[in-house]
Amino acid sequence: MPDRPAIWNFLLGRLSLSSLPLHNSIVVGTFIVVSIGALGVLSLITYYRKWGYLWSEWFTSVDHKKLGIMYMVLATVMLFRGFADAIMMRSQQAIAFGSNMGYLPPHHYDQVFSAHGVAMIFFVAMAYIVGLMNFAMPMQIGARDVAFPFLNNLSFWLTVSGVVLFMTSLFVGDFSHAGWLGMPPVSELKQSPGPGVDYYIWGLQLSGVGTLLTGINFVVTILKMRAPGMSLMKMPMFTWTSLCTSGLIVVAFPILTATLFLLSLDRYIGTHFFTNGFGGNVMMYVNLIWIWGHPEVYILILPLFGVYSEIVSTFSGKRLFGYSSMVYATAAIMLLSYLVWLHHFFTMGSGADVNSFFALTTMLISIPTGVKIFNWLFTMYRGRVRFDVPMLWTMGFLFTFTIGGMSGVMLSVAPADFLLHNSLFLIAHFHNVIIGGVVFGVFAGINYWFPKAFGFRLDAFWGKVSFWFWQIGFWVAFAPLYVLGLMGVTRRLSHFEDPSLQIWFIIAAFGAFLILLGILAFVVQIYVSIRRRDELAVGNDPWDGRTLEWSTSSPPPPYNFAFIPKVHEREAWDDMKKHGYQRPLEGFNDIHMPKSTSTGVVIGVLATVFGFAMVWYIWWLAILTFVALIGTAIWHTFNYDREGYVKANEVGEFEQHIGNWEPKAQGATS
Ligand SMILES: [Cu+2]
Repeated sequence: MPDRPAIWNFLLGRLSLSSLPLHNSIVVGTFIVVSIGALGVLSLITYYRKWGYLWSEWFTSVDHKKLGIMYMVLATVMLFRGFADAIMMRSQQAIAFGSNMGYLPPHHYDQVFSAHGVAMIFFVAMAYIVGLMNFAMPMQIGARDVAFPFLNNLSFWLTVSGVVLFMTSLFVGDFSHAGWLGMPPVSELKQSPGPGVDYYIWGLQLSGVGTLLTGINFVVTILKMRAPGMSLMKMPMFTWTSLCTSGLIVVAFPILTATLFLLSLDRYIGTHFFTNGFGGNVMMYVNLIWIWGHPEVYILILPLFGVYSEIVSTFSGKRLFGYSSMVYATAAIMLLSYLVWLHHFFTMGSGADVNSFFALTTMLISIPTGVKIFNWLFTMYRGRVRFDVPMLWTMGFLFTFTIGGMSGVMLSVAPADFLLHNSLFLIAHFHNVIIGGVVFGVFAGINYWFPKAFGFRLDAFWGKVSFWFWQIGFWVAFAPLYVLGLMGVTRRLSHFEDPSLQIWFIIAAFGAFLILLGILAFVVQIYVSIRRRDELAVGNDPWDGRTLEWSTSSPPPPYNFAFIPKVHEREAWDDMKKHGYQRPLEGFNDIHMPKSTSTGVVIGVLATVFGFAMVWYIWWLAILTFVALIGTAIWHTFNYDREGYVKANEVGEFEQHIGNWEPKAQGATS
């Protein structure tokens, strides 16, 4: 605790002026840039008097579509943060050779790679997949919303609360040095006495609760709210992968919560769960965190496998090949993902028998994944393939991800992994599957569903520019790391002695620069599309889609469907079009839709302050906000007015005035 009168330590805990990293010019510079950016956005909203609109139409909304879009915006903002860290690492490693120590001292470099991993996994990839599932899945199953709309809003604001705590660590105190998984003993109090690991713990605990609630919400929605006639084996593939992902979330995230809770007990009250000595067991943490961690990587990729399935069948103008085998492959991946975690530390020394078991289960996963890849190729075979931007990203995925999968099988060979473990080969591998699989899938999904969300397509030219910079940039950035890894270069080093390695890092840095251009081209794509929105305006079914979300208008009404559709076939919308579906224009009823509520935002704010108070040991504030948080939740339970309705005449009015709604049956020429 700072050396000052006790009253100040009571009021402020361990927070003091010296907690501000004023000595670190990089952080001060970042603070200035971020503040100017934030002030700019806030003043624009104020100037255009949009606060009321944002509050009532977005922040307090329980509409799954709006929440989906807000998750996508949040993830995109955090992509910039995560990628800024990537550029810092690449540029440091490109110059820090021999006597040149670069511009990032080791303790800062450690924070940067820890923050990069946390941002990209928890606040970018997770937010993107929850955003896509939130937006599309309820419409795909013919539902008006998710099972628990308020919980959906609350989950979003708990995720925001984790993001705010994470970002605060940039400017008040510091962040964890212990890697994105908070590995002990580095994450224990002895090695990390500062606030960094506590920011890590509370940021992830709060957003983790949000994710768990989302998983429960989606499992119940998919099992209980499907349109009549939509049996499980008639569900769209994206809905299937959303179900398996949500099931993985429900089973895996409590393990993360419990593991971080035990680590926080070690840090706050001096228990010895994961300490070195005193009966603690560091490897127990490593096992627990990867029992969550490996299912986590499949939580990230499965929804995008679903996106690719939707895109491949739509843009090939054919039914998805091998529907049932796709479903079984998804389920097999979901189950196997729990049986492989030890491949993350074959080097723990657990013996050939245990390693062989986990090596085999890991190799097994490549079989259902292979089934999926062949089914996508067979769907395209003899199809009328259109290479619009969503399909371009999908082709990039098929090429890039498959190679990444192969390097994964190489790593699953335990003896080979003894050489490659924690080398840059591993770094190249998981970026190969996460960028080639998850990131490419997110951009494919954004280009695919954006017209449904906003009523106009995204500009194709800048879409293609963004794709090619990402595709080429990825290989220029990570192929050198495969080479360096095979040469035995270890991950997480901020400086190197051997000058012969430098050229590879310079190439990799150039690759990161190309990816940056891909990200900027995406921003230009959004900007140009908004400017050209009238020109790019579309009807309800711009891609000649096959699933129910394309039967609603673009953008869809808050209630999605005036009448809940009756499903008779897989790819229900394609079937409805084939049977000459006519949109009803009369006979509308009042539709029950839950009302907006501010409770989610309030709990989000209280949770953020609670987390901050726990990080800085401001116990009175932690108790106060915790009690207020629980109180607010109880108050909401008894006071939330669930009886919101969209009146029949409002429905009628909306349905009468839907824009150019022209369903195209398969095979009809446009
Ligand atoms: Cu794994």
